[in-house]
Amino acid sequence: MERTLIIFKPDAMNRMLVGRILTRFEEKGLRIVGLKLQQSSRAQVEQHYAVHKQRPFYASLVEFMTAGPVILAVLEGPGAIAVVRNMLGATNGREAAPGTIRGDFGLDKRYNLVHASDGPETARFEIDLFFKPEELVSYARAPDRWIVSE
Ligand code: 3AN
Repeated sequence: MERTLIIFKPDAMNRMLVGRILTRFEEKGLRIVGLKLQQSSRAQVEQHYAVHKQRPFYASLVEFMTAGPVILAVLEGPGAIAVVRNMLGATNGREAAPGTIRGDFGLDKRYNLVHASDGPETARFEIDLFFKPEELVSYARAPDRWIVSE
């Protein structure tokens, strides 16, 4: 089982798309093991996007990610990190394939609706950055045995 961090960015919040997008993850079979609404601090966002510090879009990215509340989720499932990245599609909504979340709902590279961890180390770092251990819950759902065979 793998866990990945999802952020519904301020554009998804303001466009009232969170429910529809979260539904896609649920329908896929992924399990929600953490979920909360918060106004992120600049410090948290700066840490989260530290790898982009030298990029020209860094300052405006931090502005954008603190422009309003976000919803954070931790999703769990076999191969969850790659599964969710594939569901999101390419960074720029204009290039993202139809059928992906960004391909279906987005037209922009900054306003791309959802963040998802891009590898196991990043996932661990990002989950620790945004969630306390006691905010994550391990549990089983009745249909799980019909979603994953082993
Ligand atoms: P992804 O979200 O697909 O992992 P990254 O990690 O390359 O994309 O970029 C992080 C965030 O920075 C993106 N989600 C997007 O909001 C923003 N971003 C990426 N590239 C650009 C760009 N060229 N101009 C403006 N914002 C960008």
